[in-house]
Amino acid sequence: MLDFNTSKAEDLRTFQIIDANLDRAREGLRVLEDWARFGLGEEKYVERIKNFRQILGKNHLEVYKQSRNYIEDKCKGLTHQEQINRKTHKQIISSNSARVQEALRVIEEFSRLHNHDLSKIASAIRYEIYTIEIDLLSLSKSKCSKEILNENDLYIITDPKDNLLEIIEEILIAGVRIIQYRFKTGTDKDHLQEAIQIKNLCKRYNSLFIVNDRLDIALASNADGIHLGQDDLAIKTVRKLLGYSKIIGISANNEIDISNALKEGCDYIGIGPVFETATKKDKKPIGIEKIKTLTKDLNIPWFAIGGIKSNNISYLKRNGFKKVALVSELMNSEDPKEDAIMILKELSHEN
Ligand code: TZP
Ligand code: MG
Repeated sequence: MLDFNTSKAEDLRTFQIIDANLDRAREGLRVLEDWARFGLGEEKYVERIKNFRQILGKNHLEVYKQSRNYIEDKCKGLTHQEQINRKTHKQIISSNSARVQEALRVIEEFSRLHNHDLSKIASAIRYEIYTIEIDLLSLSKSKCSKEILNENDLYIITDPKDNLLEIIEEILIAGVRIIQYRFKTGTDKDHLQEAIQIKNLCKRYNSLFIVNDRLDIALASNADGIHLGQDDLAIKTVRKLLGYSKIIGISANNEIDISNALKEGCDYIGIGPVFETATKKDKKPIGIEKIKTLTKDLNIPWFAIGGIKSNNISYLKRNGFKKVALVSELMNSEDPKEDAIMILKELSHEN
């Protein structure tokens, strides 16, 4: 057992290691805490991380601090290229979680023989940081997807086309940030391959990639979300399998379906058809007055859909509609990029 009044060189080196790693762990925790606080507004995580910082602070004994300069640290100030390359919030969360985990592991090992309580504390916090890291990454992803959903008013749904990838790229170049991959026939193998290609394109343009109906294709292509109809899997089942970082949208066109969707935690709603549409011939339009009533108190994003064309968007806007989803208007366009630019302009006009 090591004595805290020791003057043995080996013991003082051990204290110095613990001192350096307590500082490291506390600094890394502060980075995570500030992201939880200012980046995510997640009070629950702020409290948890702050509590860890305070526990480590209380256990940062004077003897450890006094050994701080026992041996000159020749590696002070060394910066690894990885640190310089850190650009995204994801990288910052991951690298700081790793920093905390590593520092705690060192504390755990070196305090085991002289300060068993600290060793146990370090081990317990280290395990919690593994889950906190995953939660913070997932919350960051979800916040980012939700921001795209909130900030963008044009949602484009695909139809099968030989040159689908080209059309999608044109639309993305125009500035569309939400793409839904929709198909009703064909083989799963082909759909998954196409889904992955579209996902990669969307990623390149920082856009959301949503898969219609099919949870398996959404999972396998690592889509940002799924769009469900009333006859598809229930939102709570899909949520369990997709997790909270992904978007779940639903088609709903009456009070009951909308209220259920909200209770089950969907992220956006598609409401329609507003007008008659050849894309869904069997569906009767519900009209703008009904949609106005249904969406009066809706506090999540909603997209009007069905028969929406460049030439009726200003009419919808005058009636207070802000967000629209389109299939045929861009899928059958001769110049999808130009048309998408025009529609985006129309949607951005103040009324
Ligand atoms: N859901 C309600 S109407 C509709 C869907 C998928 C089709 C809309 O297609 P279009 O071509 O934009 O009218
Ligand atoms: Mg469907």
